[in-house]
Amino acid sequence: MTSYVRALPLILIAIAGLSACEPAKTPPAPMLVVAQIDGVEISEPRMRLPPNGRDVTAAYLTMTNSSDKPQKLVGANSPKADRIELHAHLKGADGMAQMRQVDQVEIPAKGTAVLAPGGLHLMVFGIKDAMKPGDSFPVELTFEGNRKVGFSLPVVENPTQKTEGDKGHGSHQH
Ligand SMILES: [Cu+2]
Repeated sequence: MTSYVRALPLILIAIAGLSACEPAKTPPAPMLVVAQIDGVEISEPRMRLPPNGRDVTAAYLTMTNSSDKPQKLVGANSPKADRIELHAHLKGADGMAQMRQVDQVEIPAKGTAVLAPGGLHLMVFGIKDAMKPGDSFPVELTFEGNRKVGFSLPVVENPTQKTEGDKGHGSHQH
């Protein structure tokens, strides 16, 4: 009897594994949290491979605030880049997407701020070393109150190479 009881949890796990294979019931993949600071969890970090020969690119991540007060991301830096700016992607009066620097990104209390293609992003300037997909790029975020947290951005392929990405970057002076 004892061995039968011990086997039960394994069977339950197996059943749960099976149901996860049905597309309609697949829960969202759990987000891998790479760093946290004062109730803010950072997940889904990635940096696009700089377009050929360039030393500028965009990086993205998700910040989830489980605290009951808003938090503000106010800056970022890396020992491997000249500087990192916080950028927003906006539609200009002419309907063209344009990027502009912002002072801060607020993460609402019990809320989430998503830095993703077409929206908020980290703009990395003056990348010092050549990179390839799979590399990791060190970054440090600064939150209001000079609170800092460091982690690595995995480098991923750049899908907008020679297309949207370059148009967007054309509005910058470099
Ligand atoms: Cu930008």
